[in-house]
Amino acid sequence: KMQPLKKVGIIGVPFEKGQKKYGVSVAPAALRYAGLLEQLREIDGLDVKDYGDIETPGIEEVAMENMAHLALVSACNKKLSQKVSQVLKEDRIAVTIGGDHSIGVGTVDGHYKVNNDMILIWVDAHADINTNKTSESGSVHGMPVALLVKEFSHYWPYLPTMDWQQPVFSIKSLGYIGLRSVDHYERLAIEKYDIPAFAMEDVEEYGIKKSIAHVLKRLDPEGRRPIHVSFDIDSLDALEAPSTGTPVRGGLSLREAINLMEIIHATGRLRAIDLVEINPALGNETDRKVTIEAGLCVLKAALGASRRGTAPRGVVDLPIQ
Ligand code: EXY
Ligand code: MN
Ligand code: MN
Repeated sequence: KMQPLKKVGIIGVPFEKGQKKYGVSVAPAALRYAGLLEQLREIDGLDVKDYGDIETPGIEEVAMENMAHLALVSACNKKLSQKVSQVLKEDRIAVTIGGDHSIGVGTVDGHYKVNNDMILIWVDAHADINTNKTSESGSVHGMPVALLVKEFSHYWPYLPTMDWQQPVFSIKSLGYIGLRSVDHYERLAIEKYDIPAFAMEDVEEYGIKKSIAHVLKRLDPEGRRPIHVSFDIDSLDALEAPSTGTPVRGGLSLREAINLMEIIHATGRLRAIDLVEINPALGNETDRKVTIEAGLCVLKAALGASRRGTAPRGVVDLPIQ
């Protein structure tokens, strides 16, 4: 068993052009304001470095059929990919705070360029594996997985501005947890490529522990490969995380998500985690607070916080009078 890395690098990505609603770009600031860095620094022995935010320059759009804002999505992800690679090369876990889920293209690309044996756990109500031919929304946040995997390259037209990103990641290194809103062609893809996909029915049947155990066993039977978790806050039940653009009822409880992250932490192999789709502009004050707190809980569990508590280091007794 590997010892978990005790160094992390935070990257904020205030980007929302992968979907249509205003507000998801505010999440990095909202999470920082709610105490993201301070709370992570409270985790025993964790060294937290803030790499700031990825700013996307205003650039000219390119027209692409059923794919909104491709040039902006591409520009943001290109910068993000380089930043994730840098953080990993500096021996830190890359913690990326979105932003909408289109930024998964940059995080996974940047991770793959450093660790080409990585596996990807996509925790989401949605499969995000549409192409511009199968998508009903034309929003890129429903397409990142399809853009990343090499087995899908022939389903895409030439994508202007995307030359920096070649789909090289293998669909055989991908697993899903939390699915409950899967489009027809997405389901076909899951079956055709035999992706280990633990939808909510499966979480029901096996529980969260065995669900993640099955995914990890399938992707990496020897337990050696670096892990990338792309965590969409809408994987949580809409009651647990209401402030999100595409909420779906009947999802993971926060307890299940925390446990999932504790299990992944315990492998010692987590190298990158994305937290995406928190939209502080949606819902009321309580919705916002609950959603942000849930996101913080998920990150803390992934990075080693223990619900049992931790005794002070190097101390064997309580202070005496
Ligand atoms: N499958 C739908 C679409 O492609 O438009 C919904 C996608 C929602 C994506 C959210 C963020 O995970
Ligand atoms: Mn998603
Ligand atoms: Mn989703």
